[in-house]
Amino acid sequence: MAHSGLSRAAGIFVAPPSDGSPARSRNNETAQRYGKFTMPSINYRTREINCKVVYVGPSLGGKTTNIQNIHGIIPDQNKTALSSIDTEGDRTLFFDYFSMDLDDIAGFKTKFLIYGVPGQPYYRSTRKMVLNGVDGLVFVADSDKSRLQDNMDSLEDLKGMLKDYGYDYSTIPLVYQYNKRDLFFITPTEEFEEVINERGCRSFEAVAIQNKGVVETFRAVCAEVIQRLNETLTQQFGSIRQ
Ligand SMILES: Nc1nc2c(ncn2[C@@H]2O[C@H](COP(=O)(O)OP(=O)(O)OP(=O)(O)O)[C@@H](O)[C@H]2O)c(=O)[nH]1
Ligand SMILES: [Mg+2]
Repeated sequence: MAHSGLSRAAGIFVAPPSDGSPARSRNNETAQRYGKFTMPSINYRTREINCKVVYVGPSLGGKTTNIQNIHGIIPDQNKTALSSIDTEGDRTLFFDYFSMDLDDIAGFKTKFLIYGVPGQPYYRSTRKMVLNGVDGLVFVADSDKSRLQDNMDSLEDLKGMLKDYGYDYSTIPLVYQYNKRDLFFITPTEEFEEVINERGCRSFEAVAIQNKGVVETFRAVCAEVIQRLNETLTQQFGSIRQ
């Protein structure tokens, strides 16, 4: 199996060993472990896998800036155009979206679909629609000290929407990004770790406008999603030959 590009560069494709038990009981075990877990959409007929990664967080936190920067570094032949619908003041009205081709995984053509939700409280229904079928999340927090409560509100809003879909916030692949570290009055990282990162997930400081911490964050969420995908494929097919 070839897995160059992002997956190989990040060193993230690791097939867990098969335990030899029947697929059905392994599926049940995973369901027990993760609750109702989200799962990349796998089309066995066309042998395609789509993994959906969604950037969430408070308005003006830097979701669109992250997505624009990631889109900018992916070679043209591996991505679709970035679609963003903004107001004049740069705030996302609908959602940001592009898709990116990865190498084949276990003979399946694999794509990552990258979305950024509108952070403003008013657009909750759009946010919720975008979260449907999510496989991995990046929570982009705004380090501006005056926005700590907005970050916390946004996280509560996210938890509520995941719950409405029956997804388990405590196990869904997730990384946090503490953006805008270039500002003068900022929430200390230790405080974010306490009030935002209660799950103890991987977290990254970033200055998205300077492209700092953006790729690291993206790699981390892709790694989480691919690891979950690996577990899912292993349950269904036994061990994956590399
Ligand atoms: N100082 C500073 N400004 C940033 C940083 N990242 C983004 N910004 C600015 O913050 C503003 C909002 O950034 P966006 O990326 O549009 O934020 P968003 O999270 O997509 O906002 P919504 O679409 O409203 O949810 C823009 O003016 C960005 O240039 C950063 O690291 N530091
Ligand atoms: Mg935006």
